Amino acid sequence: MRSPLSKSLEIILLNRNMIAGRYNQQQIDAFAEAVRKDGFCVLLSHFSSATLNTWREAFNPLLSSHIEREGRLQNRGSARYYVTLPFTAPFAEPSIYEDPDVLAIVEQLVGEDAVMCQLATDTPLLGSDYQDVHRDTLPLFPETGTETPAYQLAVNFPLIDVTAENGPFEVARGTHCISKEEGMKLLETGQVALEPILLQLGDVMIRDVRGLHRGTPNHTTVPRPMAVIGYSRRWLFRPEVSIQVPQAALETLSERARRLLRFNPVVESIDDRPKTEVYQSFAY
Ligand SMILES: O=C(O)CCC(=O)C(=O)O
Repeated sequence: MRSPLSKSLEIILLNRNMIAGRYNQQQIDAFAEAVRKDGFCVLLSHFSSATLNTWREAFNPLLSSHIEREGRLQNRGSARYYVTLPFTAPFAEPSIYEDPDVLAIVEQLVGEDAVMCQLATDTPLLGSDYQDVHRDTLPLFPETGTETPAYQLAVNFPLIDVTAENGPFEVARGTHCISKEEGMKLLETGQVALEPILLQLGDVMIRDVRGLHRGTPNHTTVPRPMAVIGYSRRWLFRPEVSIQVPQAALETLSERARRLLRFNPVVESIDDRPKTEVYQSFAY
């Protein structure tokens, strides 16, 4: 059962029956406008479930080894883990990171020269808790108390269906374009509410990372992995995130992929990547 949806999300829902995986310009414009206005949009049934099933199978051992190696660091709160994905099969998948609809929306929001800077997952397990409401980035100009157009986006898609029980991501609509303090006040006074986003396998959320949000507890025994691909303005540098591109993979990339990945480090081998997650401080 999906939670009650706002008008703009209802309009997007109508598209579920229309999509063959591709949108026309007017629809792309509407998605981009929803991100500008609400801070996020959802593309329903967009990515291949078969592809995402291979991601989940390949991800499970990565999660186990992350927990074994550095689970004690609790990098996203209790029983909740941020795990970077290696840029190798099945995760180095152009049908996902070069999806033409996603990129058309991304480029409207963060520029035609946008970069792809992050490929990772957030996974709450049984025992996880409510996170503090937060943003994923600092403001660009904290002295002003005002916000700019978008500069960093997260493209999120779950590797299983997200239900009310397994820890849905919650977001406060429209809080990306005001200061965090103002957004928190709106939440405290009930003028905006946190909305759980119940995505099904294949659904894709594109969000401005400034929208106030939090992770919620997973009450089931099955991990709920949410993949995240970060796209941002070309000039933004977040030392916490990067994609280590193996030299061998570089040679197989499309022109567009090379351009998207152009500021990421190229490594001899994927084993050269940092042994511990670099992105530990996450809530702004
Ligand atoms: O995937 C989630 O439930 C949200 C996680 C989150 O917002 C974070 O760790 O920054």
